[in-house]
This record gives sequence, C-alpha cells and structure tokens, in this order.
Amino acid sequence: MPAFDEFRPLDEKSLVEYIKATPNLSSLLGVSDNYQIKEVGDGNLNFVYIVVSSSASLVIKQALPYIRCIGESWPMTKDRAYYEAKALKEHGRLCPAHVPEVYHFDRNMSLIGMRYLEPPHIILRKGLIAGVEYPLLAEHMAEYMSKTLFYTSLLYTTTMEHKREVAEFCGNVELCRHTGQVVFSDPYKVSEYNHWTSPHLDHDAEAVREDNVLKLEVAQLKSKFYERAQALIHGDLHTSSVMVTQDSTQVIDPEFSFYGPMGFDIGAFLGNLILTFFAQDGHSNQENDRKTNFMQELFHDSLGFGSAKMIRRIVGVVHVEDTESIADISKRADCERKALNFAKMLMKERRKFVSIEEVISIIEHVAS
Ligand code: ADP
Ligand code: SR1
Ligand code: MG
Repeated sequence: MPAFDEFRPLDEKSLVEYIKATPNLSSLLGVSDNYQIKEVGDGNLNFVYIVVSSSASLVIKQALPYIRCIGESWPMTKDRAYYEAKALKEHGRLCPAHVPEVYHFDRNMSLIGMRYLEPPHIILRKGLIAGVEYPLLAEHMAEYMSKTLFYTSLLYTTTMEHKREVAEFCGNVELCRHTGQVVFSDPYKVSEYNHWTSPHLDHDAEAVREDNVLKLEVAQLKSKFYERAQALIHGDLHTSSVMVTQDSTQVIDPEFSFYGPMGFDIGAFLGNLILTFFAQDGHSNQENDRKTNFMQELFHDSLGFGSAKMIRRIVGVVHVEDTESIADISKRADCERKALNFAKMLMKERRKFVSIEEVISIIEHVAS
C-alpha cells in the first residue's frame, strides 16, 4: 500500500488507496474496492471528488500547487487547503446550518474530506441563470454572513482571541495577494491575463484603465481590503461558492479566508447577484435605514467591494458563466457594458446610497 505522508496529486484510482489507508475516511465509508468516485471540479482552482459507498458518501477536495483553470504557469500554494479547512470548521461552528461538515483534513496532502451536498443541491449561480427562485436564500445568507462576520469580529470576541486568529490567518497571504491582484489591480491596467468581449468592449476596458476617479476609489478599497482585519471573511463569496436546494443553502470553498473587511463578503455576494441580473437580458429569448455609522460604512464598503468584483469579472482574468454563456457575442457585450457602467457608477457614487432599495431601483432603471 502506498504511503501518503508526502504530497502527491491523487486521481480517481489512487484515491481508493488513500481512503483505505485513512481510518477517518474508511470507517465512514466502509472498507471496499467498490467506491464510486467521480471528479466533478468545475471550480477554478482545485480537484473535487464525490465518493459514494454502499453505506455513505463524502466529498474529497485536493489543492494542487497551481491554479487549475490557468494551469501550472500560475503557481499557487497548495497550503490554501489548510485555510479552507480551518475556515470551514470555524464558520461551521458558528453557523452549522449553512456550512458543510468537515470529516477529515490532511495538511501533507492538502486534502479535505467533507459532507457531500447531494442532489438536488446545485451551484447557486446555475440556478439563478436558469431563473430559479430561492425563497429562503436571502434569509439563509443573512444568517450565514451575520453569524460568521459578527462572531469573529471585535464586536464579539476578545482582543486576545481576535489578534491570535488574525495572526493565524495572516499565513494565507498568498491568496490575499492573488485577490489584491485580480480584483483591485489588474482590471485597471494592462495585464497579460485580462480579457473581455472583444472588439465590442475594447473601448470600455480602456475607459476603465483611464478613469482616474475610479482608480482612486479602487485604491481606497484595496487598502481597506489589506489593512482592515475586521472579521474572518470567506474571501470568495460569489454565487458559485454557494450550493442550494429550495430548502437548503450551503456555503463552500472559503480557501481565500482571512481577517478582512466584512463588506468584502457582503459585496462579493451582492455584486455577483447584480451581475446575474444584468446577464438575464442576454438569456431572455432562450428557454429559459441605516441605524449607526458602523452600518453605514458596512453598507458603503459592501457596494464598493461589490462593484470591484463586478468589474473584474468583465475586464479581468476569469469571467463568470452568467455572461460567458450568452452565445450571441454582441448581446453578451451589451449586457456586460450595462453591468460595467453600473459598477463604475456604484464604485464612485456608493457613499450617496442609503438603502439597497435605491441600488435596486437604479439597476431597474439602467436595465429598462
Ligand atoms: P474551487 O476551489 O476549485 O473553486 P469548489 O469548492 O468551488 O472548488 O468546488 C468545485 C465544484 O465541486 C463545485 O462547483 C461543486 O459542483 C462541487 N462541490 C464542491 N464541494 C462540494 C460538496 N461539499 N458537495 C457537493 N459538491 C461539491
Ligand atoms: C485566476 S482567478 C481565479 C478566481 O477563482 C476564484 O473563485 C477566485 O475568485 C479567483 O480570483
Ligand atoms: Mg469555487
């Protein structure tokens, strides 16, 4: 039997040996040669295997030392799995209803074993693109964000505990730097990885690079992202980091977690919902009161980070299925331009907004 005390990338075959050699997993699944194993990683970074035995099931996620959707030319520490497991456990402790349970973590192998979110769970982004309504989603996400953000902030924890955790998650610096680059820097300058719907948005992408007011705003957001250790944030809370059914909402994939500004998570989620909204036009002919200064700042941070997340998905490195799946390229460009112009306005004017209703009313106005 091979030893797994040193890192090696697994595949569907060697995973069987790994499970048999790992009591945590084999006791859960039962020892067998007949596991059904399927690699389903449709995310950007890692390898995800669904493992089903005659008595149980689980998911195995392994990080390799590079970004899967780009390839070995863009290295990224495989120790991101350590921070993902740690955040899943901590957020799961604070909000067990909306975070999958971690059964096993192996740092040498950069490997996590967790609950399999069985069908009919699907990735939220896919449900939204298909026009499915999720009546409990807002309530569930509000519960997830309020619990994970409030209870890991100094609004709740002691200074000693907070500083200790901040220091621990500082170790995830490489992933923070990645976000700093792809969200707050690259979309605003010429970068080898940027792309957009061309030639339709050539001028729009150039306008982003030349908009000094926008660049000043994104520089302020970037500095807050790096400097404000407010709470243990998920760090990549877009709509593909949430799996849903009509009754269940589960937040996965917190490998970008660190102590950062709460508004970054809230903004990531809102920004991605707004992108989905703007992309809907491109799919339509197919089948298918602030109370305190704290809340005011949190709201404005969320709008700022949300708009930064939208801009990167239109002129930055990796785009999203909402827009990429629009087959008609000029329709896609129209949707993207509307979303881009809205996001630029939102970043610059965010401090003037007092409620989400105002944001929604402008979105509806722009879209009509
Ligand atoms: P990445 O870090 O590469 O973005 P994700 O954590 O987003 O990886 O997972 C990639 C895909 O694997 C998801 O889109 C989902 O389809 C599937 N997946 C991940 N975790 C689970 C889980 N616990 N249960 C069921 N499917 C999962
Ligand atoms: C190369 S950028 C890949 C992106 O996928 C993840 O979901 C993060 O958002 C990251 O920036
Ligand atoms: Mg993902």
